[in-house]
Amino acid sequence: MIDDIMQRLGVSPDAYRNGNLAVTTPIDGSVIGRVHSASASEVEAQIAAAEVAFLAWREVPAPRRGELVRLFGEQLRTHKQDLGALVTWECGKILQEGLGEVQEMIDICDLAVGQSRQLFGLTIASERPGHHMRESWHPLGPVGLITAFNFPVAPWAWNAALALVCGNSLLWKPSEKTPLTALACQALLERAMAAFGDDAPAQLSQVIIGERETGEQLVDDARVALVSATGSTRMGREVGPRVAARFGRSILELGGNNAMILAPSADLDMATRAILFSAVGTAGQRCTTLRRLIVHESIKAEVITRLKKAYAGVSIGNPLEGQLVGPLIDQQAFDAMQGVLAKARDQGAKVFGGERQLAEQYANGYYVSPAIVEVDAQDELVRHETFAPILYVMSYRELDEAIALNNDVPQGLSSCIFTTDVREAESFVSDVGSDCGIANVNIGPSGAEIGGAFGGEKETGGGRESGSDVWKSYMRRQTNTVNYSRELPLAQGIKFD
Ligand code: UN1
Repeated sequence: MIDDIMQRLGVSPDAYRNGNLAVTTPIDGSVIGRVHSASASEVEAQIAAAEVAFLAWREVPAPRRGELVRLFGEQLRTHKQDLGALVTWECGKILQEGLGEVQEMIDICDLAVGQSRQLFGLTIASERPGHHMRESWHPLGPVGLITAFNFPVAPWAWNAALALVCGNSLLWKPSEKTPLTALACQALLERAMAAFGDDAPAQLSQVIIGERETGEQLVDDARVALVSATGSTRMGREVGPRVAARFGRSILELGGNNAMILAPSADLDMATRAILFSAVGTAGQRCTTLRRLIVHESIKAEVITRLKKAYAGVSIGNPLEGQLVGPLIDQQAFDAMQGVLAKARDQGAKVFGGERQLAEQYANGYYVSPAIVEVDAQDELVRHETFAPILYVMSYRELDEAIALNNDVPQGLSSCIFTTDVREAESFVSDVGSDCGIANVNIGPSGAEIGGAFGGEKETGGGRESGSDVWKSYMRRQTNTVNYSRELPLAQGIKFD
C-alpha cells in the first residue's frame, strides 16, 4: 500500500526503505519505512548547496519563480488523493483531514503564484529636490523550515510557496515522526522543477531528515537567513534566542490553548457542531484545537448535556476507514493525556471520557475517546497545553470575566465567541477583547483559511505564516534614495559651509 503510494508520488524505494531511522504509523504502530538520518557533515553540505542555489534562484524574475509554484500546485492537484492518504498513514489524522491538508497546500500555491507578481514596495516623498525615495524587496537567503508531526505538509507549504516566489532556497527538517510525507512533497516539487526548466537550480529545495541535533545545526548556522519553526513552546523557547543570537530571523508558530466563549444568545446547534469539530478533530492534535470552553452559567448544564450526547456518537478508529477520530501519534502522547486526566480527577474535576479504545485490536495504536473535564477555575493544568483531545469546561457570568479568562493563559494563538449579540461579538474582537492572533465570531478556533495571517501572540511565538502580507517575512526590505539632480543636498537641512 505505502509502496504503491510512494511510487505514484515519485519517491524512490532507496529513499525510504533502507535507512537507520524507523518510521511507524500511529494506526497500528507498524513500521512503514526506514529513512536515512543525515550526519552533521551531510547537513553542512546541504546548507552550502542551499546557498549556491539561492544565489542562482534570486536572479530568476519573480513572476517566473511563480511559474514553478504554479507547476507544483498542479502536481498537488494531480496527487491530492495519494498525498492525503500518506498524511493519514503517517500522522493518523482521518482521510478527510489529510485531504484538507493537501488542499491547504494547493490554496497557498495559488496565493503565492499571484503574489509573485505583487512583491511591491512603496514610493516615498523625499524632502530633497531632485530625489526619489522608495522601498524595494529583495530575496533573503536559504530558509530553514522545521515542521511538526500533526500538520506534516501544510505548514511547510505555507512557508515554501512564499519563500520560493520571494527568491529563496529551502532546507526542510520535517518531524522525525513524519519524514515520508516530506520525501513525497520533495519528489513532487522535483517533478515540477523538471517541467519548469534549467533555471531552477538543482538544490533549490532539500529535505534534511534527522533528530534534535539536525535542527540545532540549521538553527545555529548564519547562512540560514530565516528559520520558520512550528512546534511546541519548549522547542520555540530554544530556537528563538539561538537564531536571534546570530541575528538571524525566525518565524515561530508554537503552542495554543484556544478558547470558545459561549454566550447565552448563541445558536447552540451551531456551537455544538463547532465544538465537536474543533475539540475532537485531528484527535485534539491541532495547534488550533479547542481546549477551553467558557460557557455562560445559565446554559452550562444544557451545553454539557448536548456535548456528552455528541461525544458519545463520535466514531473512533482506523482513520483510513471513514471514522471521525483517529489515533494519537504515539504512546508518549497517550501517557501525557492520561497523566493530565488523573491529575484533574485528583483535583476534584469531573472527567467524562478519555479512556483508551480498541487496545485489543491495535496493541500499538493509541486510540482514545475524547474527554470533557469540568473545572471550577483556570488552574495550572488548564493553562498548560496538553496535545490531546481534552476539553476543559468552565463558566462565567459577565462577558468581561469571560474575556479575561480567554486571555489569562500563557498562549495566544486562536479564540472565538459564539453569540448573536453584536455588542458582544464586536467587543470580543476589539482592542480590549481577545489577545490572540486569531479571534473568530460564530466559528470555532481551528480550520483557518490560508488567506489570512496565521499565528499568535505570547508563548505562541508571535510569528505569522500564509496569507495577508506575510510574504514580507521572506524578503529583505531596502530603502532607496536616488538623487537625479546635479546638487548634493543633505537631509534635515544640514549644511557644511
Ligand atoms: C497546526 O495545527 O499546526 O487552522 C496548524 C487550522 C489549520 C492549520 C493548523 N489550517 O486548523
